Amino acid sequence: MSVKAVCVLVGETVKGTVTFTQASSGAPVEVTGEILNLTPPGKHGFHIHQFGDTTNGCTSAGGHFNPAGKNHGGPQDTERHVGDLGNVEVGDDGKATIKITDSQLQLTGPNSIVGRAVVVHAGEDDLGKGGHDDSLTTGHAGGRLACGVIGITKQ
Ligand SMILES: [Cu+2]
Ligand SMILES: [Zn+2]
Repeated sequence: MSVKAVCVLVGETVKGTVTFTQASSGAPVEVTGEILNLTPPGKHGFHIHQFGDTTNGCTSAGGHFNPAGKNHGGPQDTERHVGDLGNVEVGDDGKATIKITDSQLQLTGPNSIVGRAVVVHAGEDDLGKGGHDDSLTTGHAGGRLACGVIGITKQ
């Protein structure tokens, strides 16, 4: 049975909506959406973080969702956090259109991302390859511009 979830991203100026759809348990998850008011041009890190908690802004979302205890990586890598979705790319209009298919995300079961947070960052995610102190934990993606909690919605 298919499952659909949605997240509204809220930041000081950045905002957006992200939708997750999974046709059946174990199937790839389709991630679509739009983020507005990002600084163009370029890439901004885009991840699922561990906690669906925004009581202290995006900080309380914690680190990247990483149930297997791996290093940070890119979405195509086997060594990656489940939450590592790479970057969104911003057009000159400050808008990023998201269209990702990911085979590690799950919307059901013990490693479900439902109830966790989506975070979009100020800088580019180096996909673990930048050689910075935090490349293998955060992708050196910088501050958190906007975040929101993932919740189940109707089909
Ligand atoms: Cu992040
Ligand atoms: Zn990561």
